[in-house]
Amino acid sequence: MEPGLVQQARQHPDRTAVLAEGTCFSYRDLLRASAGAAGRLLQGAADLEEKRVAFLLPPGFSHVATQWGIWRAGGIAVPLCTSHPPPEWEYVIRDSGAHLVVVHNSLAERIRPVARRCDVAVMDDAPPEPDSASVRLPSIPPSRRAMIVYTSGTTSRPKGVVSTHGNLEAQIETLIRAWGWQPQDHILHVLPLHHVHGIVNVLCCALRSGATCEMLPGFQAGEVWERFVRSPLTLFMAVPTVYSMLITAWEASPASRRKIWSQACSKLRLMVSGSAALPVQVLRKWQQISGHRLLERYGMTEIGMALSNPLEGERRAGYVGTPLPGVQVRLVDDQGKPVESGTPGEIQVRGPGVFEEYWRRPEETRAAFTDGWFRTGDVAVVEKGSYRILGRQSVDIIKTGGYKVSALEIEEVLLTHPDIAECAVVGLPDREWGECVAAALVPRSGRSPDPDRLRLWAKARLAVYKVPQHFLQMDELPRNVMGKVNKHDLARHFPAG
Ligand code: MCA
Ligand code: AMP
Repeated sequence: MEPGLVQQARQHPDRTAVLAEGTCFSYRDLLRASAGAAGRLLQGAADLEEKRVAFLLPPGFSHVATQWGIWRAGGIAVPLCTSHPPPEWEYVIRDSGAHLVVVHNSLAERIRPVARRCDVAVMDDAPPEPDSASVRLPSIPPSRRAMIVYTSGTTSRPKGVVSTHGNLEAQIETLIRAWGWQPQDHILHVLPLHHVHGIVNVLCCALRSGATCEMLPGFQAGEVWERFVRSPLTLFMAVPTVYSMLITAWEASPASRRKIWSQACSKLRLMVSGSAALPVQVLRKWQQISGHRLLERYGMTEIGMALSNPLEGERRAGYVGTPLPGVQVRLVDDQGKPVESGTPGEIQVRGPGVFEEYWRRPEETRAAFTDGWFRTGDVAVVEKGSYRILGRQSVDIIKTGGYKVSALEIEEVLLTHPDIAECAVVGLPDREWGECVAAALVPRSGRSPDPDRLRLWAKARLAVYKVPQHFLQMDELPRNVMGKVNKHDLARHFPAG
């Protein structure tokens, strides 16, 4: 048995699977390169048997071939983000227990000291040998664990979300059905490849459909607009911050360019927004500029996508629609009882796309479920049959630029700075980023850390989107009678942005 993506690829070997670095790679190329990658990973063994393989590769054909190679060899794929600083890589490598890191040449020198400390091997992403298509590969059942994606939450360090091949298949299938993916589709990929949005919704859905995935090295607004003009795109998916940045670039360009950019959007059949709340003003402005009413949907790393506005029919501004095919959703009150329509409740989700477990965290896994329902920690209400997201139960979870970050994780790192005695991190509303990370600091006596130097210090330890944008020095943090920092109160101390 082969992963569904691989079986599907055999149906249309000559179609273009990936377009990257100015080159078209067919499904045949992908089958061959991924078999080659699998052969190199197996090194003569019959099956990797869920060994974890971390990979640190920029977006492009080699990234995809390696991901498929890990799956075809029976391993668990653990994507690392190329822009993260080494301590973030080290955490993921150690926590996942990866035995190997596959790395691009350009990043080999940076990962090597980490690999040495973690005692893992490093392998380059060499092109396939001519005979690689003949490598014998193991049979992969749907229950086989496929991927670990790290997600921040209410615990201080990120947890590894384990999805099986069956979970991924279910997450992909529901989106293909709901959004009408076709082999003729052509999507532009600008999202990071260490999260579900970029991995499942864009890359895997495209490849499962026999469509073309055009990959950019990263997001850059002007380049994306030019691709809208030059490439035969039918689909685009991104986070609200990306749409805001595209709007800003459009507004800053001359009228003649704006016209060309706007006209180019008419060839796309669908544009989707998700990962964070889409402000109604962004939805409206984007509709004026592009003629597209964004389809907003709601999901989470642990469950894939759960709720979506319709492909055909009314897409209500400020709403995330209804459950996707095969996904069960309910709202419950504080006692765990389902609520009536019109009453807010926690979103709980059940279905074949829901993840297997948090890696090596049985307690947290158990605590995340009630009677088989996954507890998202998000609060919503159903109005006229459609879900509206109201917010999150925890103030310690911040969504910035579409990334979920944990206030506790950032606090833990800041407290290792020699000048900081106490600190508390909050998310402040931000027009462009949705929320931005802000930190209140109580310095050690006689110290006054400089914000710019503090940011540089933090950037060497944390992903850039976790690094506080604002610092506020305080004599003491506002605490309640129990001594707990009152974060709602704290947010009000920061100057309005
Ligand atoms: C970067 N910068 C920021 C942030 N990130 N400032 C404030 N808040 C932030 N969050 C600053 C950097 O410090 C730097 O400035 C400058 O922006 C450029 O940094 P860079 O990393 O190059 O930014 P970018 O490439 O422009 O990134 C913006 C982005 C990115 C493209 C919107 O954040 C992104 O790709 N977001 C998507 C995340 C995503 O896919 N989430 C899905 C999670 P300086 O140099 O001055 O410091 S999966 C999920 O949520 C579920 C399943 C779902 O529902 O989808
Ligand atoms: P992640 O853990 O990175 O998968 O982020 C999932 C979280 O993103 C969810 O729990 C929500 O809080 C948030 N989210 C995703 N889509 C939306 C949306 N359309 N509107 C509001 N919040 C969203």
